Amino acid sequence: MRIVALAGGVGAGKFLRGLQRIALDEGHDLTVIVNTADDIEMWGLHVSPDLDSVVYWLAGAMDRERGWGRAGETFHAREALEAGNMLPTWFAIGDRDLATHLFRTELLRKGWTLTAATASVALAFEIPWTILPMTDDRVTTMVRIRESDHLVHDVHFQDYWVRRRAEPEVRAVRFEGAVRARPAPGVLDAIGGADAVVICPSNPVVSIGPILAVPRVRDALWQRRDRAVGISPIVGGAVLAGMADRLMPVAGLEVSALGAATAYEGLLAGWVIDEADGDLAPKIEERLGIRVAVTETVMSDDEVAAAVARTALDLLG
Ligand code: FO1
Repeated sequence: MRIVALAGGVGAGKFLRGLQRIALDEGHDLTVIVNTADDIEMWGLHVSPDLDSVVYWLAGAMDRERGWGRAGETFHAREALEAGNMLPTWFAIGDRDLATHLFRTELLRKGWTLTAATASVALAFEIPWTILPMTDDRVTTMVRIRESDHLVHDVHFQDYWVRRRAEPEVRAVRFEGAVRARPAPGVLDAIGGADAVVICPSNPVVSIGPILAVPRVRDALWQRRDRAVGISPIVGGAVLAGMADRLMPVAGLEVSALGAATAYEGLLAGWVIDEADGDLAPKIEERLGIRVAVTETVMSDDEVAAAVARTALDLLG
């Protein structure tokens, strides 16, 4: 079976550990299409947080506690930069993580596409799957924040999330460059040839939203809607990680398992929700005309993640 997963953020990483286990056990092929709208240039390096997160989670190299960067990380380079007041250090690239960034940035500087550079990074971590950026073009999530009565302005997603700790009130989110972006090579073919499309339990606004905003991707997914399933990132009306609770209302979505499903209206045949939200199942089924499975979705380990992935795939029959 050819499985295509759409991913971004911590929830996706945890889930992919489980999906990977099933793909290995049952001999499936896995392609992960990843959000790149969080990408930023930092210290002269091309940072691709969601691509690296997928690689690190699948390779077992992720710092599971922190949810970003590599396990066993040190931050000597950052400390040195800070001590000398040399570069902004609000965004911390760890020492091991620097190796990935140096490699990717060097490949891009030589003229490689992000798709090709990502394949090389995945190879370096011995990932046996295809990991694709959503696009090789530059798309950037910009967050409109209100800092005072007189100051409403757009900042880079990382500026909002890391530098300002998601504290300012958010007025809007937009994906700069999306209308001109082209799907990365392989993205449309992977979706078109998928036996199962899985939308990971990611933030529907800033993780999956940018992927859907790349022209022709939504259309390709719509064509495969009978084979598509998603997992709710919202459990009991709250997020397990990240900032979806702050950003979903901005996109007109209720912060619930129903609200998250609504973000994918018309693109899904099935939706997996947590036991805590079991009472919402009939409402979601009726409103969206999809099948809903209720299970434990809080992925405390790979075992649970594999069970969630199994439930998702079983929904497709
Ligand atoms: N998140 C933080 O909260 N603080 C950081 O200093 C930080 C650095 C960082 C470096 C590389 C990387 O790949 C991710 C990093 N993240 C950091 C995570 C990232 O900001 C977000 O969690 C994702 O963009 C959301 O998916």
